[in-house]
Amino acid sequence: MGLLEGKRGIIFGVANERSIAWAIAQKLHSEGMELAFTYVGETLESRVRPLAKSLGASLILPCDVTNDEDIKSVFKTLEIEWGSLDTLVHSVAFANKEELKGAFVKTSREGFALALDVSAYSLVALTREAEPLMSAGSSIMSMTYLGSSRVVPNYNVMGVAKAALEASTRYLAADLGPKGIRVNSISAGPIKTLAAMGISSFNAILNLVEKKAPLKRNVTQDEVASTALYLASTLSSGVTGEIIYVDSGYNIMGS
Ligand code: NAD
Ligand code: 0WE
Repeated sequence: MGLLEGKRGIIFGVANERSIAWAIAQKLHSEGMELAFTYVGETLESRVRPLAKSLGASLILPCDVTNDEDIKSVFKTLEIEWGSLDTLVHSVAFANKEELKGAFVKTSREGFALALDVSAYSLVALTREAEPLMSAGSSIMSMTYLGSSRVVPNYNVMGVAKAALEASTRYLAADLGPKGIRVNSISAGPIKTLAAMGISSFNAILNLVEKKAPLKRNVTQDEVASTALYLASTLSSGVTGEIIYVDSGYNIMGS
């Protein structure tokens, strides 16, 4: 008997088989959860559809999280098809590439607004639409990174967006807590995914973790997914508003 038998969840943020969201989807499915997936654009649809189908998913829906109509339509479909929802996984982030290099002080107004809209406000918007479908025991989670609270060179406006995402996690947890709905965020160590491609300092960051982290290695998508399973299940029934680090212990070190 799986930990999530009879439960239903929706996953935002699968781009390909390396996505953290895909590792989470496989883990939740392996414990019996029925899943729905979303994608942005036709290119990603052709990647996500076969992955989702391989886990028996029938709900594979378009959703640009900056688009209120897309969001409304996703939750309308969930209401009609399922009527209820137990888990929401937010694994979505975006900033313009030019903002992820050089000085943070050069961040443009438009670049700042886009990064915070896609990467932080979207959690608020998705949570608002999910809440009516959720009941006591339901769980919402997102993905964050240490750059929210420490200066990581080049992470720049994404660090500000993750700070907003983490603060939003706490305010949402306070709002939804009385209904028994929990909201948490997983702070993952660096992992080579599509979102790491073309970041020139990424290999240096991976090497630094190997050298400095207590576990002397980087984390895997599967390790992040195990914490997602904990957050989706009753194992974490007393945990809300938390930022849980899955980073080989890197964040505890002072040098
Ligand atoms: P990924 O590229 O596989 O996933 C990012 C996802 O965001 C993609 O599926 C993309 O389609 C989606 N996305 C971007 N703009 C969107 C929009 N407007 N609407 C809907 N979806 C949109 O990379 P990943 O590393 O798996 O990233 C997933 C999450 O994990 C992100 O929140 C990221 O910040 C976070 N994270 C990543 C790392 C890492 O080192 N890879 C570390 C810590 C946290
Ligand atoms: O959150 C992230 C990645 C977020 C991200 C990545 C990209 C690359 C491609 C957001 N937007 C874009 N836009 C693109 O055009 N991480 C935690 C991974 C990451 O990204 C970094 C890092 C780390 C770690 C960027 C600079 C420095 C460190």
